[in-house]
Amino acid sequence: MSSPKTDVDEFRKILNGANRILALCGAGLSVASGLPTFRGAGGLWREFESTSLATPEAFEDDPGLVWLFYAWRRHLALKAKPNAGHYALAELAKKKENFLCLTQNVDGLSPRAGHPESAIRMLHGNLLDITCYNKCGYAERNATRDPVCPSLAAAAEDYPPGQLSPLLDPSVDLATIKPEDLPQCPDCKRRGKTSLLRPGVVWFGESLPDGMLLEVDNWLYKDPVDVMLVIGTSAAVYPAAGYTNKAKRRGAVVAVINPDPQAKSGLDGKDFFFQGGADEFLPKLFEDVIGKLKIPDTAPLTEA
Ligand code: BJW
Repeated sequence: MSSPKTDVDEFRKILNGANRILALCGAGLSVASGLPTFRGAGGLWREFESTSLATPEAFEDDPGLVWLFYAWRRHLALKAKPNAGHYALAELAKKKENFLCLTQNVDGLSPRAGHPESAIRMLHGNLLDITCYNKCGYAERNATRDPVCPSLAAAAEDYPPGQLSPLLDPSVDLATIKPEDLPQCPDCKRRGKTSLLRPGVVWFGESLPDGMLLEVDNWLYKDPVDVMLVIGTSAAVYPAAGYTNKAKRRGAVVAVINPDPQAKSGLDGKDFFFQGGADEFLPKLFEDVIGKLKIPDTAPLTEA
């Protein structure tokens, strides 16, 4: 198989002429905003692999630990600002009518960069949503309170640069948080039941949001796809990872943007590989369509 192309000008022309564009984004898109990835160097939280905490089994086993992990990520996401990559994608969505962005990210930075809601699907949910663990239907959308509750206050503490927070230091024992000190579902309580609340994200073994997969398939199979952008993802998790080959079978030229050279595996001579950060490459790659990117001073949290 011949190697993917790397010519920015050639890709710009293809993107400019493209009608139907699909993007799959992952944690790497938010690295320049200071948020960690799941795998590789950034994927360790204390002594735990981040992915090992993203399961219903981990929550059943130790809901206090899993809530602390998510409370810490909520705090980081609330403090973070969208970067040039998020803004470039948002501008592309405003210029190209038939662009759909599938993001695996739960940090809400794309909506905060002004990415139109109709042009993005948050496949793995939203870190700021809080739902009932027993699925009674209770949900708080975009709950920005930080900390989520007093027992999770340690996750919302800031330390000066260079000083490791005790929460992140594996040599400092974590205080056990009792389930009764974690957020409880008010609707279940009203019905005389008890249920914990949980982060509104999709854990391993859980289904993606109702109807979303069908909607994405309907978009994919409606007409051929011209360009598939694969941005900052290890493409290790399904069903998200499967969309690249589906788009390729629909005719798409695939462009992968990732600093890891391994991310180009599976690409052929029709495709493109841009080795580097999404914040660096996306404004350049989209310039013929969006012009020179301007980054606003503020990125307000989305309305509840
Ligand atoms: C940069 C950068 C810079 C760094 N710029 N880039 C088919 C086959 C086999 C298994 C399955 C299958 N279908 C379903 C499954 C089971 C499972 C699965 O996929 N398992 C795999 C391990 C194989 N999938 C599921 O369970 C899904 N549910 C489902 O399918 O339901 C039905 C079903 C269930 C069971 C069996 C069969 C069917 C649900 C998946 C939910 C994933 N959830 C998580 C947590 C979300 C909540 C949270 O945020 O905590 O989603 S796991 C985690 O991985 C998170 C991420 O969204 C996801 C993907 O990670 P991502 O974004 O790619 O991050 P990284 O860290 O892996 O990569 C970062 C990349 O950025 C790297 O490449 C860097 O190089 C790069 N980078 N700096 C650009 N500056």
